[in-house]
Amino acid sequence: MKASNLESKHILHSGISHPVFRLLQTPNVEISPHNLMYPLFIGSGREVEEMKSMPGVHKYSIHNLRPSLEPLVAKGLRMVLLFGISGSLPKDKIGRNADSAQNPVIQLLPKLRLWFPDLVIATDVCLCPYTDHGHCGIMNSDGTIDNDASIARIAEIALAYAKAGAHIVAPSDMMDGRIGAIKSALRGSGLGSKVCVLSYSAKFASGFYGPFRDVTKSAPQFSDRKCYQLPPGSRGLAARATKRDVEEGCDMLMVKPGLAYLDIVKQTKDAYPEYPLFVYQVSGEYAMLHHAAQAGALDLGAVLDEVLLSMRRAGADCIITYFTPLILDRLHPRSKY
Ligand code: PB1
Repeated sequence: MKASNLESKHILHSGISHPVFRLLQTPNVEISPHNLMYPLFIGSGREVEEMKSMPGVHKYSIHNLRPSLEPLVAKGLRMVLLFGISGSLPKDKIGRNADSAQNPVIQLLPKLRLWFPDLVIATDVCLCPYTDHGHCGIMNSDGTIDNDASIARIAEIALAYAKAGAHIVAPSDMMDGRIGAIKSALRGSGLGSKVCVLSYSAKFASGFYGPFRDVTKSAPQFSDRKCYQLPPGSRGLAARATKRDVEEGCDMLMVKPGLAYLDIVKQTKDAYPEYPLFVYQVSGEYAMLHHAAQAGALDLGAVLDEVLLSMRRAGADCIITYFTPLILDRLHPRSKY
């Protein structure tokens, strides 16, 4: 097309001809520290241990977390999400050690509150790391989920974490009605207006959880989680689950996993713009990007920026990501010196 025939409104290059123009063309997708939540694995060992299935990700404990977390808090880290690893604690049918005095998260919470008074501490609430069957709820004798018993147990665990000092309880179990059960338990203990409930409201039965299950030894010992995690193709169930959790009183929403579910992120934010929406870049997404970069297939920093941008553009307010330390460094390059 001759330049003279080009209509001025079809000329885009002038609007991206300077870095500042390009920033102005991408509003509301910035990544700041408060847009990040850092998942942390908490066990009982004395040494920090790197996880083979998640290179660069470590298991911490009450003995060694503080010196590992201090530099990240200095770089602006605002929120962490704790996952307990049962280790040598015995597992059983109801996950007694999910909220026992020996639980590493229960033991760590009051210390974390003391060491980092401004850090927001969320705890994952689930049974799978603590049950001998590896499912996220309590089972009937026929191998199906006993939903009523499960939500009562999940509420007990959430309350225990709240009493131990969690700012946020985040139930990842996907049982029906667990949000209402947790809210009732918190209110019954005078914590209903103090402790935030972050629901894993749209969580799918995904193949992207393998590295996590390996780290926490939380894979189901029989069958799978397709009877309580959403079918990957179901927009309708994601909408219904989110609506239900909002009606039961959750404070914040989540879509999980992230990259393969950005349409659900957009659907959820469009439907509930008034709720903070988290997206979880899960262990398989972490491993995928990490290994591709290791293999020289891509530039990790550049592609990670692009993925985070896609999640924010889709409507996520906060991204739960194991790449948090790398992102904080990229936000504050000077902090490396
Ligand atoms: O990073 C990850 O893969 C997260 C896995 C996630 C933790 N909330 C769950 C996925 C699963 O194993 O089904 C754990 C379920 N409670």
